Amino acid sequence: WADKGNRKRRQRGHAAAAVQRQPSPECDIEVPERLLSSYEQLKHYHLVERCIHVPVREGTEEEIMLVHSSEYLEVVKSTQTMNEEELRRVSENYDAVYFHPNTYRCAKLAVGATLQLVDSVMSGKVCNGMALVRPPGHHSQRNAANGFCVFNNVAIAAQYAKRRYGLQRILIVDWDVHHGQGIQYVFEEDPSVLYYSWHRYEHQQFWPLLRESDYDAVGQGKGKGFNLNVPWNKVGMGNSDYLAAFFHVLLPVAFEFVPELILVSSGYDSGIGDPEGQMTATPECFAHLTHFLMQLANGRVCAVLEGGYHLKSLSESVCMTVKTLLRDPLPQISGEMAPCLSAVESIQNVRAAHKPYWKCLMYEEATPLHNLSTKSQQMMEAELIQTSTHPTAKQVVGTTNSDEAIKTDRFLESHMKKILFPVPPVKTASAIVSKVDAHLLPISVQVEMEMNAQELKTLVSAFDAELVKEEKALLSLQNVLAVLDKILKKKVCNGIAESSVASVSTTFALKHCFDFGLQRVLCIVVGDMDLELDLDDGKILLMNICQKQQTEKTNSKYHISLNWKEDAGRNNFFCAVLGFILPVAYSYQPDLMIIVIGPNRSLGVNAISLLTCLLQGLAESRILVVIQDTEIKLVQSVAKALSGVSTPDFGAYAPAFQENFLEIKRLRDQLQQEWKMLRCSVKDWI
Ligand code: Q9C
Ligand code: ZN
Repeated sequence: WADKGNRKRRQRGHAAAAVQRQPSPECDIEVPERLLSSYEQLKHYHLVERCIHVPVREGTEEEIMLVHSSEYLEVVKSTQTMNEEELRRVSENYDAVYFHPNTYRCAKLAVGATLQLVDSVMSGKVCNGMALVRPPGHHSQRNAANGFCVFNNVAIAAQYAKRRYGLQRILIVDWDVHHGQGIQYVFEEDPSVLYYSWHRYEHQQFWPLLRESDYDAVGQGKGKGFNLNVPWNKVGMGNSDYLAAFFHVLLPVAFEFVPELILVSSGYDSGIGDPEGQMTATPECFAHLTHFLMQLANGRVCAVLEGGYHLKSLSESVCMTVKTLLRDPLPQISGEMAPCLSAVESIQNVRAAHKPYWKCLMYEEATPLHNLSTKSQQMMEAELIQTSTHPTAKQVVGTTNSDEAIKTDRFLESHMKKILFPVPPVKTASAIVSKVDAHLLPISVQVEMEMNAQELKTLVSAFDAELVKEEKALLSLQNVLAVLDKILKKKVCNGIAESSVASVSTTFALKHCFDFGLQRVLCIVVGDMDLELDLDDGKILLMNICQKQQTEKTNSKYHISLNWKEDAGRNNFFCAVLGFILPVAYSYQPDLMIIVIGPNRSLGVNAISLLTCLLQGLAESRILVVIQDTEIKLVQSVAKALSGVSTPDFGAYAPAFQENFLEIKRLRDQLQQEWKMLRCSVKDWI
């Protein structure tokens, strides 16, 4: 974008003190190295060679004018031939904008690259993708450049996709740390584009200092409800705050919205080490965010680079995004899983502001905190420091200096080594013997059984001498064990096994896990099943989703029973998954998950598959699904979910039974002290 400017900037480095008072049309942080280092890191992880390259082109004037005025286009065009003085003068007409003679050409390429990506995804040439572009776009407006942005790449892409492909619902997720006010302005009255942005806000003290960046800007006219702002009122927000915002705000609304395409304003200045954002999210957080979005819109996700100014943090985060788009298993997310008070306040406020517009929020009693925010912050500051490991504002101030930047470099160097792991050669194993022919399962599923009979008998007899004599039980155990063994030895990520004696098999499998050295196994049982398990030591978290009230059992930290009445054909189970099961699972941080499908299940095929899809962010995607009564449809759907081929389609949304909603709320209130990711209101904070 600004090669010449960049060279000068480097030379200037030596004499910085002498010239620092001179106004300069050059930007210190939005530099070409952002793309170079991201691309280098993608090559380093061998991700580039796994991607299909889409050639770039310039965006046309007509395309640019889908969002911008012709007058503004002419102004930008005229900068091509300007001298430094003239460039300075044009730049000064805008806030935080730096024109260079190459800017116009680069900005047109950024638009064109974004549209090429949209075309590739919409035509089915690729499933998803990322456009690495500069300059960024989300601050630019119909008549103005703003905040390093010239043309609004993502807003243009949304208009383009509506026109060219007749799309009726597009979701824009802006995880850049700044508010993309430019995008908000374009779609404020448009119900066909749902815009979600979180941003450093600090009660309007942070750039761009706008009142309309707050949670109560919900959209206007027909667009009411289609603008979601999550303002962060403190710096230091991290993995758990971002995930909480996804679980309790974006994802429920997005599943209800049913987008046909997702555009991500993919800025990484919300990541750790960034001098602008001052937040603490580590690169793998972006893998998890990406993974969740891939469960919507048939996986049609186009990520488009916006900000991100700490080169190492930026490039590692870009890599985590691309790796996830390529469907690699995800690293476990690091840090204590507990959103901070200020984050939960913001989340509560957005939920309250949007309660009138979304059925998934309609049973919430959440009230907006309005100006209580500052007060409660002071009142509860002491509590905040006690209950959370978040750096306080004081601790993160000062990360702008280069010492701190280098510290983050070093931290990230070792952090990435810690969390990255070799991807198992095969994604999914299956041991399904009856009724379902192997060819009905997705291609990536391999049916193999390796454990020899004697080995198995020895294992089983050590567990239960009687069982060895029962042919059928033995076969069941063999299925489950064969798959589990592959998962534990990391030959596959996940697997599915048929077992006519699911309860015995599961007990046996759990024992095998602990013999193998696992610390925490999340066991989700769907249907009626009695498992004889010792649940005191926290090595198992048992969640039972069943139809009938289990009055004799009270919920405890490690034994949760979720009463779920079957939805008459229309599935609303995602509210339970997003609002309850995922938050608990992320709080627990299991090493492995076992999903057991028993008799009398109250969940349909789609719900079980959705659960399977969404849980794959945990435990490095290690999931074992045990199915008692083999049904072809269920097995196929779960196998598809495991291999990442597709997320089930739910069709139109209908509100769930109120009982179901109230059950989730009751459980959340009861368990949020133990499982802190459940928190979406500050009601019982103290
Ligand atoms: N005194 C993007 O991340 N800061 N833009 C302006 C004015 C501007 C960020 C401070 C930050 C722009 C795409
Ligand atoms: Zn930004």
